[in-house]
Amino acid sequence: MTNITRRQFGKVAATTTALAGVALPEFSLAQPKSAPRQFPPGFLWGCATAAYQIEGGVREGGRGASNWDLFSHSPGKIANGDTGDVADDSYHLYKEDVRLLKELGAGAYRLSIAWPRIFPNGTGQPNAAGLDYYKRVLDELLANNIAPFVTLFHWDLPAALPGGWQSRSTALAYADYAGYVARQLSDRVRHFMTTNEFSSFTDLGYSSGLFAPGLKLSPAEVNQVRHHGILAHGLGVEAIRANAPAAQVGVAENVTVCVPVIEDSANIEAARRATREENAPFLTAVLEGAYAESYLKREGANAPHVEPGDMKAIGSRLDFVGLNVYSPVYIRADGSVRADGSVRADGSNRAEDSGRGYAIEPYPASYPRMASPWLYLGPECIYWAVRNVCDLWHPKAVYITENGCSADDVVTPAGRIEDIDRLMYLRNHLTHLERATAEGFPVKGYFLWSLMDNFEWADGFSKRFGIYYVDFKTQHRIPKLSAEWYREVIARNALV
Ligand code: GBH
Repeated sequence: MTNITRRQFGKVAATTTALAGVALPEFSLAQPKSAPRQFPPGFLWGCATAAYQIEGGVREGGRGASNWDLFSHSPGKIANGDTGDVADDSYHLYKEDVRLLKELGAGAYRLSIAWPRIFPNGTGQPNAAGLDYYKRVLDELLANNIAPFVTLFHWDLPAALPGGWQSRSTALAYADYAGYVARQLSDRVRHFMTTNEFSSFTDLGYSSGLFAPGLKLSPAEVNQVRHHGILAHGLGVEAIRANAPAAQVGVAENVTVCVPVIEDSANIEAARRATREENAPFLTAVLEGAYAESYLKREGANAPHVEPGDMKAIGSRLDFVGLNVYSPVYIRADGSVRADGSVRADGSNRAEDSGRGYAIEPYPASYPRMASPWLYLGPECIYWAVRNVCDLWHPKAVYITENGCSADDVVTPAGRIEDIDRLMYLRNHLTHLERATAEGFPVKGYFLWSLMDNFEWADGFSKRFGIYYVDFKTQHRIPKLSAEWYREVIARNALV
């Protein structure tokens, strides 16, 4: 018997079970094998980290205090009272960390520079010892053929800057810092990202208060903080270009990823619209050089105060857009939702009040998540992040600047970390990223968050995101199963 179908197999199996003692028939279930799912030639594989999360050495090399030093030392702000004082001690162990990247075969490393190491007071005199530290790290990377992608601000703000992001002058100080670093390091660095995740250092720091500096301001004040964040980005792009003309300049943004709940044209269109609306204070403004009318209308008197020239700077052309992707927001087409988010009782869709045309599906209680409660699992989000951003704004290049997950890793008696949940998360996301590359979207590379376990902000060391396990007592790094898997992906430039 040959070429039996699955359905026939079911019947045959049932029959054979019934006829105990009768030998199983021979059959073939040959399925056509698809070609290995390859990524495009030259696709860049890397890992990401951030200064405050890995460096430690907070009082070394003339570093000034940051907002996160103050916040993490405030009682009750961080799980278990953890701080970044030592973290992964990468300040001293950076050569070992570069070796981990080398072991993986990584072609790139996304790291961030701590502003308070370069300008301990935020402005004024630069600190040569701080810059020298990064020159040593960059030289070690370059000696190992690993391309550095440098984030200039990943949330560690010099504590000396009065008012933090509430003050417009912080955006101006940032531009001076960014221009200075670009001039000093552009012989070693080709790719700069101005900032990491606008909403994380604005909304979480100044609205929910979960991140430094832990404030809960009014909506008007929060919108102004957000404006200063994207203004810093825009002025930073201009300053980097003025000081390092050959640099590739981008941003790393945790775009709200809108996934059409059903992949048909009405829902796809709704998800695209939702992408523009849900990212209105941040990526939409940056890539359009203007605030969306609907956002300004929705915020009314709470809308940010904008000075002449701000939006032009904010809309500075970018060489690439970096997307940090973790979770989906499911969107369905819905004409009954008005532009201000309220729902028309009769469910009708009337043209006269230009409904925003979509609704956000809430997560049911049983929706699967990874080890962090906010980390809802929906691997197709990585495809839709790329597609929505490309369809709306047509960037020249896109990088996935972060993707990864927390897991409750344990070290087995044999000393291994069998993180099959993380592996499942990563493999499924890459499956959907491969779809984006196959469809021709200009995705140039992928940075896995994170190279190693590190200081996970308000969660301290209680949440592990690394593909290398870190024993925070001994600073030993141990490759997890996911590191073995990632090495194979990189070696083959394909899914495994
Ligand atoms: C990224 O943020 C960061 O860039 C990186 O530094 C971080 O380590 C990594 O992801 C993993 O978290 O407490 O419910 O308000 C990802 C986006 C935004 C996710 C803030 C967690 C807090 C959720 N993050 N969010 S909540």
